[in-house]
Amino acid sequence: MKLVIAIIQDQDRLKLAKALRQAEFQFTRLATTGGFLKHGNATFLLAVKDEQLDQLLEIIKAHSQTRTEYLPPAVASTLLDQMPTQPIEVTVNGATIFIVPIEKMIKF
Ligand code: 2BA
Repeated sequence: MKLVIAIIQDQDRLKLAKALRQAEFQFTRLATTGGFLKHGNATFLLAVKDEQLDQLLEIIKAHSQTRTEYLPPAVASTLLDQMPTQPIEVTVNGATIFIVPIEKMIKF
Protein backbone atom coordinates (compact mmCIF):
# COMPACT_ATOMS: atom_id res chain seq x y z
CA MET A 1 0.00 0.00 0.00
CA LYS A 2 1.02 3.60 -0.55
CA LEU A 3 0.16 6.88 1.10
CA VAL A 4 -0.41 9.55 -1.52
CA ILE A 5 -0.10 13.14 -0.32
CA ALA A 6 -1.32 15.47 -3.05
CA ILE A 7 -1.13 19.27 -2.73
CA ILE A 8 -3.42 20.93 -5.24
CA GLN A 9 -4.70 24.43 -5.84
CA ASP A 10 -7.74 25.53 -3.89
CA GLN A 11 -9.75 26.19 -7.08
CA ASP A 12 -9.50 22.49 -8.02
CA ARG A 13 -10.38 20.92 -4.68
CA LEU A 14 -14.12 20.45 -5.22
CA LYS A 15 -13.92 18.90 -8.69
CA LEU A 16 -11.10 16.61 -7.58
CA ALA A 17 -13.05 15.52 -4.49
CA LYS A 18 -16.08 14.76 -6.66
CA ALA A 19 -14.02 12.69 -9.11
CA LEU A 20 -12.38 10.74 -6.28
CA ARG A 21 -15.77 9.95 -4.74
CA GLN A 22 -17.12 8.82 -8.13
CA ALA A 23 -14.16 6.46 -8.48
CA GLU A 24 -14.78 5.23 -4.90
CA PHE A 25 -11.46 6.38 -3.43
CA GLN A 26 -11.46 7.12 0.29
CA PHE A 27 -9.64 10.31 1.18
CA THR A 28 -9.03 12.98 3.78
CA ARG A 29 -8.86 16.59 2.65
CA LEU A 30 -6.92 19.19 4.61
CA ALA A 31 -7.07 22.95 4.19
CA THR A 32 -3.40 23.95 3.89
CA THR A 33 -1.31 27.01 3.03
CA GLY A 34 1.64 27.26 0.65
CA GLY A 35 4.79 28.46 2.37
CA PHE A 36 5.84 30.75 -0.49
CA LEU A 37 2.67 32.41 -1.80
CA LYS A 38 0.87 32.05 1.53
CA HIS A 39 -2.29 31.19 -0.43
CA GLY A 40 -4.72 28.54 0.71
CA ASN A 41 -4.28 25.23 -1.07
CA ALA A 42 -5.70 21.76 -0.45
CA THR A 43 -3.90 18.60 0.59
CA PHE A 44 -5.46 15.20 -0.06
CA LEU A 45 -4.35 12.10 1.86
CA LEU A 46 -5.16 8.74 0.31
CA ALA A 47 -4.08 5.25 1.32
CA VAL A 48 -4.33 3.03 -1.75
CA LYS A 49 -3.35 -0.42 -2.96
CA ASP A 50 -0.33 -0.42 -5.26
CA GLU A 51 -2.51 -1.49 -8.19
CA GLN A 52 -4.79 1.56 -7.68
CA LEU A 53 -1.94 4.06 -7.86
CA ASP A 54 -1.93 4.66 -11.62
CA GLN A 55 -5.69 5.22 -11.71
CA LEU A 56 -5.44 7.66 -8.80
CA LEU A 57 -2.63 9.65 -10.43
CA GLU A 58 -4.63 9.88 -13.66
CA ILE A 59 -7.63 11.28 -11.77
CA ILE A 60 -5.49 13.86 -9.94
CA LYS A 61 -3.80 14.86 -13.19
CA ALA A 62 -7.13 15.23 -15.00
CA HIS A 63 -8.62 17.44 -12.28
CA SER A 64 -5.74 19.74 -11.37
CA GLN A 65 -4.57 22.63 -13.47
CA THR A 66 -1.24 24.48 -13.73
CA ARG A 67 -1.73 28.25 -13.40
CA THR A 68 0.45 31.32 -13.66
CA GLU A 69 0.38 33.94 -10.92
CA TYR A 70 1.82 37.44 -11.23
CA LEU A 71 3.01 38.97 -7.99
CA PRO A 72 3.15 42.78 -7.88
CA PRO A 73 6.65 44.05 -6.94
CA ALA A 74 5.47 45.22 -3.51
CA VAL A 75 4.10 41.74 -2.71
CA ALA A 76 7.12 39.98 -4.25
CA SER A 77 9.49 42.09 -2.14
CA THR A 78 7.94 40.66 1.03
CA LEU A 79 8.72 37.12 -0.22
CA LEU A 80 12.14 37.73 -1.76
CA ASP A 81 15.22 39.51 -0.43
CA GLN A 82 15.00 42.22 -3.10
CA MET A 83 12.50 44.71 -4.55
CA PRO A 84 11.87 43.61 -8.17
CA THR A 85 11.05 46.24 -10.79
CA GLN A 86 8.55 44.03 -12.66
CA PRO A 87 5.77 41.73 -11.46
CA ILE A 88 7.18 38.29 -10.73
CA GLU A 89 5.73 35.40 -12.73
CA VAL A 90 5.17 32.25 -10.68
CA THR A 91 4.05 28.95 -12.21
CA VAL A 92 2.02 26.96 -9.73
CA ASN A 93 1.80 23.29 -10.69
CA GLY A 94 -1.56 21.57 -10.78
CA ALA A 95 -0.43 19.05 -8.21
CA THR A 96 2.63 18.33 -6.09
CA ILE A 97 2.48 14.69 -5.07
CA PHE A 98 4.45 12.65 -2.54
CA ILE A 99 4.09 8.85 -2.57
CA VAL A 100 5.31 6.94 0.46
CA PRO A 101 5.10 3.27 1.43
CA ILE A 102 2.69 2.32 4.21
CA GLU A 103 4.13 -0.17 6.67
CA LYS A 104 0.79 -0.86 8.28
CA MET A 105 -2.70 0.63 8.27
CA ILE A 106 -4.86 0.16 11.36
CA LYS A 107 -8.43 1.21 12.06
CA PHE A 108 -9.98 0.66 15.49
P1 2BA B 1 3.77 27.65 -2.33
O1 2BA B 1 4.84 27.36 -1.34
O2 2BA B 1 2.87 28.79 -2.02
O3 2BA B 1 4.49 27.85 -3.74
C1 2BA B 1 3.75 28.28 -4.87
C2 2BA B 1 4.66 28.36 -6.08
O4 2BA B 1 5.64 29.36 -5.86
C3 2BA B 1 5.44 27.07 -6.33
O5 2BA B 1 4.64 26.21 -7.13
C4 2BA B 1 6.68 27.57 -7.06
O6 2BA B 1 6.42 27.75 -8.44
C5 2BA B 1 6.88 28.95 -6.45
N1 2BA B 1 7.89 28.97 -5.41
C6 2BA B 1 7.89 28.29 -4.24
N2 2BA B 1 8.97 28.60 -3.50
C7 2BA B 1 9.67 29.51 -4.21
C8 2BA B 1 10.89 30.25 -3.99
N3 2BA B 1 11.60 30.09 -2.86
N4 2BA B 1 11.30 31.10 -4.97
C9 2BA B 1 10.60 31.27 -6.10
N5 2BA B 1 9.44 30.63 -6.37
C10 2BA B 1 8.99 29.76 -5.44
P2 2BA B 1 4.71 24.64 -6.90
O7 2BA B 1 6.13 24.18 -6.91
O8 2BA B 1 3.79 24.05 -7.92
O9 2BA B 1 4.14 24.38 -5.44
C11 2BA B 1 2.75 24.50 -5.13
C12 2BA B 1 2.54 24.26 -3.66
O10 2BA B 1 2.91 22.90 -3.37
C13 2BA B 1 3.44 25.10 -2.76
O11 2BA B 1 2.83 26.37 -2.52
C14 2BA B 1 3.53 24.25 -1.50
O12 2BA B 1 2.34 24.39 -0.72
C15 2BA B 1 3.55 22.84 -2.08
N6 2BA B 1 4.92 22.33 -2.28
C16 2BA B 1 5.64 22.42 -3.41
N7 2BA B 1 6.84 21.83 -3.27
C17 2BA B 1 6.86 21.34 -2.01
C18 2BA B 1 7.82 20.62 -1.24
N8 2BA B 1 9.04 20.27 -1.74
N9 2BA B 1 7.51 20.28 0.03
C19 2BA B 1 6.30 20.62 0.57
N10 2BA B 1 5.35 21.30 -0.11
C20 2BA B 1 5.62 21.66 -1.38
